[in-house]
Amino acid sequence: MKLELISFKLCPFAQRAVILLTLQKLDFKTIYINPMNPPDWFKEISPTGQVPLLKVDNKIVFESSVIGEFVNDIGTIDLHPHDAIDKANNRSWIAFSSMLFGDLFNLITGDEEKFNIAKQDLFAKLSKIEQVKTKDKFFNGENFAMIDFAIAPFFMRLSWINEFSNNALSIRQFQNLESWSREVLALDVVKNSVVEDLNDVYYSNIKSREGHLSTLLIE
Ligand SMILES: N[C@@H](CCC(=O)N[C@@H](CS)C(=O)NCC(=O)O)C(=O)O
Repeated sequence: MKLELISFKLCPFAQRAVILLTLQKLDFKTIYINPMNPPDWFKEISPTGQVPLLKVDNKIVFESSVIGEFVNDIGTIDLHPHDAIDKANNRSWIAFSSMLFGDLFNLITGDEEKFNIAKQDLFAKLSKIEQVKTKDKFFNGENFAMIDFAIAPFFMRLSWINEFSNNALSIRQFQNLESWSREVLALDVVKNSVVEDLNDVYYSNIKSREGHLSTLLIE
């Protein structure tokens, strides 16, 4: 089976796919494009115009959560709980975690008013997660699962923003979430799922958006 991941270096959704493909030790080739200015061949094969898109021989799979399920199906490690309701519950939180990226985008691009609204929206969602997250290492206990990797790109970006801005988005009030973030970000498969110096690219991206967050950056 030939696997080609069509990706964008800054894309958190593509990062999810990289983590899972790597963890399952699947051979895959990465092709980077800029989805804001996509090549014609990509427009022809992508129904949504979005990355990630996984080409599997001559078929395509799109939407990061669906790519995740496919990779889980063909991989050797089952990254979901076995119990049906626990599995469904994990999938629900994976869908919920996808909404965090919209708030992050608004935080990066918005003026002060939009920034404050986005921060409120984000923290409202984080408090919902804090309510269900136990003190366990990962979402389901001692062992990592798909949900831990679905939220990993969010934790990575949040920690970068906090590092760049002297904790403008500190989550200290959410203790279970904060320690979950630490555990997830300590995993090699997560650390190695982005290209080198992506943190610098992310910093420049925040700066060039000229939103309120850019005024909070420390050099
Ligand atoms: N729901 C999609 C979201 C993917 C997404 O938003 N990708 C962005 C890059 S991070 C993109 O391709 N944007 C270009 C566009 O929307 O035209 C998924 O989970 O895969």
